[in-house]
Amino acid sequence: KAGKRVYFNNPIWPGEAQCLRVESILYQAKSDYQEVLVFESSSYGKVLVLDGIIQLTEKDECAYQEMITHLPLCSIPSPKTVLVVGGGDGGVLREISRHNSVEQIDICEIDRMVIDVSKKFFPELAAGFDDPRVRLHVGDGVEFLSHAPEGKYDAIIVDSSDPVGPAQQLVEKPFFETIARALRPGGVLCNMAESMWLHTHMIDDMISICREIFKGSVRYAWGSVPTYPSGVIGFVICSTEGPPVDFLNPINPIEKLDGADQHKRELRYYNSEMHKAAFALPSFLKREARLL
Ligand code: PUT
Repeated sequence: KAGKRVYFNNPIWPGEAQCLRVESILYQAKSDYQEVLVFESSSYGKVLVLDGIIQLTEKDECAYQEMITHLPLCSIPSPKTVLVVGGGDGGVLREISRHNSVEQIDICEIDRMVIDVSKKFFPELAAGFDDPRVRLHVGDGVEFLSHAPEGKYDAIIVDSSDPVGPAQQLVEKPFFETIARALRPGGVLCNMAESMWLHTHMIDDMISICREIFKGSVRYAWGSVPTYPSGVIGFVICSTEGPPVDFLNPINPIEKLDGADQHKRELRYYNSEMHKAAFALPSFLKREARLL
């Protein structure tokens, strides 16, 4: 009974639980910010869990990392400066490194333990840190952004954990304001934005905040990640006022990038068809999150 209370009381999806068979626990510790767990599952490979919530599995991480990265970077010509907020597992860095136009990749991750654990247990993701264009900052993303030079970045990717506790501020207006300030005119943000099935109100809130702040374009896209709650994950994707960005038709298609297909790891999920399809939304979401 006590167990049931714990499993079904997650504030982000109350009344639901996910279940994967655990073959062995590989790592378990408490960092300054959260409980960190790595286990070997019987069907999804190794799994990273933070505060009881699955962050990635070896089998399906490709869908999340590729979409959150290439949706924005393939929507603008020749991205050069990119900031990742969160993303301490390195998977988003690995994907950014496919883009040869990129000259500088800043990453601000608050929890050093996530980086260390990824380097030890998820080398296919942590390989992203080996790119010489990467500059690692261990610290608070909100603080980092507040000191970022105005208009510095072509793209900002917010790869956070779910907005409970300290990550709550990552879905609030002041955070989006600092992001917009740090982007160049016509720069793009791609922000993890939960499940359309479970978090319609949160998506509606994020979209309406972003519409106030980002005067270019504001869209919602989604993809399939079986081990995330309800099996999907969404992204709020926006551009600042400036050269117009047509998110629906990638101007910088991955298939035409020099470096993308020479990368040592093949793309598993993302391609230009998936990019375009990601913006097709079910009718209930269009209505309830006012995405008509
Ligand atoms: N960055 C991981 C996202 C987790 C969504 N539940």
